[in-house]
Amino acid sequence: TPTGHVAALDFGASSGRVIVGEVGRDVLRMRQFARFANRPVSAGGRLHWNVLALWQGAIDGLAAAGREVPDLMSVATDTWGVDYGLLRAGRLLGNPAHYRDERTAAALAAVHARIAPESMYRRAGVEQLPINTIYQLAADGAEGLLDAADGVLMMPDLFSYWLSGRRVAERTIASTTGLLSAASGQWDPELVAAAGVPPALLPEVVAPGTRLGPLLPELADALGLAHSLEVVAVGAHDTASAVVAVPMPAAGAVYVSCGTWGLVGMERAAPTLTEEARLAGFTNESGVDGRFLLMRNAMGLWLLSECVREWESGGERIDLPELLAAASEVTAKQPTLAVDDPLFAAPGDMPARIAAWCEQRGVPAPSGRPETVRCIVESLAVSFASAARDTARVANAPLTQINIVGGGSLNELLCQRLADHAGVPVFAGPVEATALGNVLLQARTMGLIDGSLDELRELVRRTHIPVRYDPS
Ligand code: LFR
Repeated sequence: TPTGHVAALDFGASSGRVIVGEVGRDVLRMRQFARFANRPVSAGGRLHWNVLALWQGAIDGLAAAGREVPDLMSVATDTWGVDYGLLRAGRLLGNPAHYRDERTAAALAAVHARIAPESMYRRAGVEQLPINTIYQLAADGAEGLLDAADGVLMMPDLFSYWLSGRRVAERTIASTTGLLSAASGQWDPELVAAAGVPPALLPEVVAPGTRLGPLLPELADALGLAHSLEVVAVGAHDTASAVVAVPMPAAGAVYVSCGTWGLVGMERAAPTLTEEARLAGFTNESGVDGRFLLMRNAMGLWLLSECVREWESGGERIDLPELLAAASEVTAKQPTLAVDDPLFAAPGDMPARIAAWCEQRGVPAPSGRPETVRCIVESLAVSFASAARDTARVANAPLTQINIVGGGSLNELLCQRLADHAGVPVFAGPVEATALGNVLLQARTMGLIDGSLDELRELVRRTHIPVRYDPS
């Protein structure tokens, strides 16, 4: 069968990559052309994204892909949620702030004084985390930054703008702002007003699967591309793209998208805007094809990667597979951390934070590195299992199986312990679900394949067979 090629620019919280997907009726193959670190930069008391380094890494990778894959048809971007750039006259006004920057605390209270959290939830259906765009924009507004801007673009929309020259708000990423109406899928005027955002700053909302136009000619020239590529808006929120490629059965399953964050949820036909859902910490973000992602934002591999970063800060290299193997041999019982404690949210000496957390509760802290890793993996498994049960309860659906994708799906100890704690089979993989979801939706938009989400998932299941873990 004929196949074609599309390029995914996939930016996660800790790295970015450029991947070319080859797609046909029975074919779904991926090839990586670039992988670069995404290192936040602290300057002037603020934590920022190094957006130009990310852009450079992406277009260098795209140029390399274009040289080797001459029939490349299109390119699409996905990133983490909630962050954005402010623009004026088409130029970026400064480096986008990082969601882990702690500038939003006062803004949260100010927004909630203007609109009650219960009412916000009924409108947007989004969990009220301090990282949300609505609070970040309110904080920027309080500092006068919005007065200087004539536009706001979410991170993937900013990259799409630099690729195509078109300013849009792709719906899945727009839903992470807390400013989108769950009912209409458009900006909610009351929420926009409560955030103090001039409505003119917000671009038109477009659905995932929209063609944005050709790559800007000067960019195509600079990249040495023989012909132009179409720029496509896919599920520009990485989580929405990851869910596209979760090989779950048509009847549904709880998914865990485990990268830096652990998103645990179920895909639904309509949002669940109840107080029960709000109080249980659930969000309803937009998915692809009009679906809603009823899910909880939980701690993911961040705890582990921050520990490794600390252990490596003296120049030592950590062999993670070796350390995980040692962790599975640990027999002494380790404390179960409340992994979503705000204490663990900010960067910095994570082993010390874990020790402090244990000390505050009078439990013995993990004694060494394998013990620390075991403690983290067990705590994540407990947290995912409980989020999976809560999802099924709030969705009023049975918990029959869990599908885990992303980096965490490679962690055998985590998958096994998740199956044990949840008491249902866990199906692990694919690890690159986000890039696969981006590629699949582009391929469908460009006419390389067709079909519903179930059919796209069937293709994933056939080409990337998940590993099964049964509860022991
Ligand atoms: C995962 C993710 C989550 C979002 C968090 C912060 O990468 O996109 O869905 O809540 O990052 O943006």
